[in-house]
Amino acid sequence: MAILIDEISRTFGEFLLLPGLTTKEHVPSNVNLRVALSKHKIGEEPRAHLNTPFVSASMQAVSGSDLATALARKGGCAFIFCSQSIEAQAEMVRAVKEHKAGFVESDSNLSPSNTLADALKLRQETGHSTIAITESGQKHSKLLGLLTSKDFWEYKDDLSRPIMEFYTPMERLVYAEEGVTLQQATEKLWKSKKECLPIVDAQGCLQYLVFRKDYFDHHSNPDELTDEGKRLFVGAALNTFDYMERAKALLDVGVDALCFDSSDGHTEWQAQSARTLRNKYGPAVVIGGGNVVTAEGFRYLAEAGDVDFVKVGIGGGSICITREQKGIGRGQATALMEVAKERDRYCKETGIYVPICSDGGLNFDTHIIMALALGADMVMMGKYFAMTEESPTPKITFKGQRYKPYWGEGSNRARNWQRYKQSEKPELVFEEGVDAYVPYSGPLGEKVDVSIAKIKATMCNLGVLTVKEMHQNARITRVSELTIVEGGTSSVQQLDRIQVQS
Ligand code: MZP
Repeated sequence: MAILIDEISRTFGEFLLLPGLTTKEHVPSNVNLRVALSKHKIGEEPRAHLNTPFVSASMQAVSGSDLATALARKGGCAFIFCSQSIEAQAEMVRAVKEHKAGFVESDSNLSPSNTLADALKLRQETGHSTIAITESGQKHSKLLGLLTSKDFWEYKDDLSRPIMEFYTPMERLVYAEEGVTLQQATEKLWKSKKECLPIVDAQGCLQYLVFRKDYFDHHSNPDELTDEGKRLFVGAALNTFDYMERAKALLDVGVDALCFDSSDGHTEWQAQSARTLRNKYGPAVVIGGGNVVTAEGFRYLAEAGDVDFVKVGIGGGSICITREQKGIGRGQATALMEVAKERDRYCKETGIYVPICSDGGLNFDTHIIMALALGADMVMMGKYFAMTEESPTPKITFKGQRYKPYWGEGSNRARNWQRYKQSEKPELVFEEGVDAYVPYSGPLGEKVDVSIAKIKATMCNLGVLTVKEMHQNARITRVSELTIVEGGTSSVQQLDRIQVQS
């Protein structure tokens, strides 16, 4: 007979944390969210770490180079998706590694023959009001000038007129040549009282834009995660098919961490693939595995796969229908508690700590906090990041609200058959994910700042200053349905929610 596990599969919303003693030491500025990303001997420094325990899901609608750049600047790490060609994925990694803080590649470019209407459309799509006017309308073509909202009057000018009648040409712009340092560029911006400084190469082709506002932004990112050469830290995903060729291309462009992306990682394919990579590239390369939801799954990947970290979660993702389609998965809190216990047991036996990552279904900041308290070293999120300005999808407006598209890797849209072993053929036989929209939530940096503020404030309530202390000291209680209701507002009217009757 099959084994029946009596324990109910539980999830984050069913638990609350109990406060511990908060001493005068327990203030947010003393909380340190640095966690290990790679396995390590107890007492030794891990080869890789995160300054913020957030990683982004390896998904087409989530982890492109802009998002990876923004997340590394906040101390976390993106895993650039692998459901694309090896060349395209390596190019995204390269873009992050070549990102020069303060030097921005222009994403809004038009040619002089485009119209003001084209400029307005582009501004709406990108949210950026500075448009580079180049000879071909492409970003690295010869720069002719800039068009900003100060160059035309949206409500008065004829929007069918070509941009050539409005833009500010090079003769009236302040610009600098490639090779200029950020310090020099910033000084030039300040002296000329300009908002934007284009950087051109010897042929006059546009390379970067430097913005005055980014100067302040740079100073507000003390947790930025970089490699030894001060380049931004970035990860990339692999499948178990072309992993050797893919890993080589990614390592060649400087990727900092690799991670297998599979809906079920408790497989011989994944363990063998991870081992083969380890044998080829040695202990220095960081390799993540997953996903698992059982103690055996964790131990198998740690031992047979020799992986650096293990992702936990099956079927909890916001766009995931695996549980409905195949009937497999586990409540995320239960999965995490069991795997965290096994990680600690494994650590006691071997002296090696293998970090775990709670992946999927983190719908609120309280879920992130609970995942960390229940034993996760870091969290992987898809929807959370898909909603931000920097995810790779365009914003759309529906009934006055802004949204971004977000689809699962198991949806027909992504067609990522390598992530799901559904048949012997290279195809997706049935969908395990949906194609949806999520509300637009603004810039990633602002969103992460708020989440981090909440995590730190909760940790102070618990009387802990590190994630490790939280694992050891958090006291967690199960709650009844009525307790959950009681946790919302009760018997009060929130004016902004009252429907005005006419
Ligand atoms: P979420 O943060 O949107 O709730 O979940 C993101 C996670 O869902 C990903 O990291 C991945 O593990 C999982 N995922 C991605 N695509 C699918 C799918 O199509 C999926 N079913 O489950």
